[in-house]
Amino acid sequence: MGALTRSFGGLLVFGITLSMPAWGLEQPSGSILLTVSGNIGTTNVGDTAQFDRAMLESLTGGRTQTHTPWHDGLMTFEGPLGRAVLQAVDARGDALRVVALNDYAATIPVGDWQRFDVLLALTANGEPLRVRDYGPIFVIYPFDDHPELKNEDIVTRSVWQVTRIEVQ
Ligand SMILES: Nc1nc2c(c(=O)[nH]1)N[C@H]1C(S)=C(S)[C@@H](COP(=O)(O)O)O[C@H]1N2
Ligand SMILES: [Mo]
Repeated sequence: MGALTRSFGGLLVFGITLSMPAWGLEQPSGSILLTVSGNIGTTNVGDTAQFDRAMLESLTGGRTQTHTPWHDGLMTFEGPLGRAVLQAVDARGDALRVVALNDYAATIPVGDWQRFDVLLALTANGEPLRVRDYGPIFVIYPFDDHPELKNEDIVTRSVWQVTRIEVQ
């Protein structure tokens, strides 16, 4: 009986470990930088997933050093990995509609964010990106690490002033 109880306990622990991604998202307490909607399994405000800065900073992040068409010289960007955001919302689609404050939008294949360390950059050279610096969120591809990214399609997917992502 003791052995059975123990193995049952073990299964429970295993079950809890497996269900970790379903624990969900906390409620945002600061102003909302990013709203993710569409084909997602994890939500916190209605049928959307909303992130304040602290929530974005708590996701698995990355650091990319690269040149870009928008900056002079080598830049260092930091922010959550695109794929970490997709994991946090349990994104189920193949494409992302990434929408900017000015209503510019680009369609990005999810595969881009699985294959490459694409950042939702929040800072450049250690400074928070303000709206006037193309912030608060700038989709940054690692152009210097992967020269094949230096093309017009990827530049089109480099959305700045990101405010919304719709998972399609
Ligand atoms: N927020 C936002 N991001 C955007 C765009 C835009 O209009 N708004 N244009 C995209 C396109 S189509 C290209 S080619 C480049 C253009 O950058 P540039 O206008 O600084 O040359 O940014 C991309 N990211
Ligand atoms: Mo463009």
